[in-house]
Amino acid sequence: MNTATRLGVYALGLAVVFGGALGAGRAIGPAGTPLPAEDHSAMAPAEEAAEGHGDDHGGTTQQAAGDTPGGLQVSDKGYTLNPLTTVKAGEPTDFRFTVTGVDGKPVTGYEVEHEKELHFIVVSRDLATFQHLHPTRAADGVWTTKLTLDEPGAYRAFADFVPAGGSGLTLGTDLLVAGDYEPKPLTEVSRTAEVDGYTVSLDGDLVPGRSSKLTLSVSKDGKPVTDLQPYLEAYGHLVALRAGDLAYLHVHPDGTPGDGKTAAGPEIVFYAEVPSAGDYRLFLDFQHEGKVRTADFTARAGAGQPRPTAEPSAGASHDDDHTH
Ligand SMILES: [Cu+2]
Repeated sequence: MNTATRLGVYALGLAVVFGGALGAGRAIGPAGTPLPAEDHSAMAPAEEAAEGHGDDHGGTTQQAAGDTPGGLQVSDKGYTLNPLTTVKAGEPTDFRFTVTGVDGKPVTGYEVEHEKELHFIVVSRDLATFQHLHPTRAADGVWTTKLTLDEPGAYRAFADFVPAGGSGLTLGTDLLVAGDYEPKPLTEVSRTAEVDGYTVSLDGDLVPGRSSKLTLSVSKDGKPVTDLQPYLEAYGHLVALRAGDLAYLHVHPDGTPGDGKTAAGPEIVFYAEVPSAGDYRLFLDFQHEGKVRTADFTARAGAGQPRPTAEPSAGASHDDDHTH
């Protein structure tokens, strides 16, 4: 179904994360600095598991104390996300925003994570659409990105970044687009996604409170893809969002291109930590033949109650799931 949004997505890529920062970031941290233990800690048990593999994410993006998942707050640790632009349905917009610091002024100092100072993710609140954008920052701290929200409704925007000298944060804010809005039911749980002729399969389970291994395998025309291209310092970037509140999850890629042990497909491995049972939407960005594509899945952690899905009549056919 979608269109423009989708395009946007393809244009970018990212990684995921949970506690905080953005995906690319958090999840995406650049190079391998192991995260401090407290960083991951929202769930202690998870950490151990995560540490074993966590080598590549820069980690800085996570929240320190683990109490609250990232992305749920518009303001955290003295930093606040401030949208400056209203978006109208279907109109390409130069969307502007700032992140202000404790002094109330726009932040102009950022650490680079996965090649970018800030990763900006925009999803519809029904989790049907996803865009991963990389805004540009003016010297005064105002960020700008092209943004098109095709349909009216409620959206959630996440800024995933690491302020200079600080630790990673993911701030979230709602973007409301006027007009008649028809929410889509959550896509059904599935281990396979199709996008642009590629099939991506998901192996592994999300386990509440624990780091769990997720393996995504990319194939095209029935053949495994073994020449994925590095994109933002990884072969894939995964963003995981919890259905219901859009908590932004922490996902660490396992291995980095060029480390001598990470293959360029078909498998891309991540370690994800989810805080609770329930349904999550996973958005995988990967690059092949010069283009970034996004595969999306709905995965259920633990024995959570399924969220209501489509009413029988709702037209929520699977065919259109990959709409972002
Ligand atoms: Cu990004």
